[in-house]
Amino acid sequence: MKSLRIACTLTLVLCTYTGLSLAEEVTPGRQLAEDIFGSIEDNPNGMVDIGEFVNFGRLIFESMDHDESGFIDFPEFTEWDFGFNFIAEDSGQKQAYEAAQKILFAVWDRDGDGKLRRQEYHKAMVWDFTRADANDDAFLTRDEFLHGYLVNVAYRAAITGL
Ligand SMILES: [Ca+2]
Ligand SMILES: [Ca+2]
Ligand SMILES: [Ca+2]
Repeated sequence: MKSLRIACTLTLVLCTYTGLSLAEEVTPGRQLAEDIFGSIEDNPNGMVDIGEFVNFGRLIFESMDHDESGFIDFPEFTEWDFGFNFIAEDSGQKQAYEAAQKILFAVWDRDGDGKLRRQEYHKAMVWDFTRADANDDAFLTRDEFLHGYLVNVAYRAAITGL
């Protein structure tokens, strides 16, 4: 997991610098979300289907479940990070980011036992996909992912302080 985090951080730093000169509206948070979208696609056609999305979720679940207990507890949840954490710290929004993490965890932990079980996580991925698929065509475009996927929306709102 460390390697992904480092890769993300590096990408982020590079993008932050190139981003400044190219287009001011590409914030680090948005760039990160775009990189994540790129990593979900198995066949890069600009669209993500539910299969790709759920596979992506499964991989994340496995890497989040650090002690291989079959569920994710809150410390494991906060420990794992795409790179949003780094941006949040950088922009002085760490508290807002942590609050967003708590809310996401609570939303996904449907039975409220403090553990995200595989089924809960799977349901959350399916629900998040459906919610993000604004035009109901069973595919997520980059735009739908950036603007409709709960994780992006919640974390980016926290980071930018909206
Ligand atoms: Ca665990
Ligand atoms: Ca639970
Ligand atoms: Ca769609």
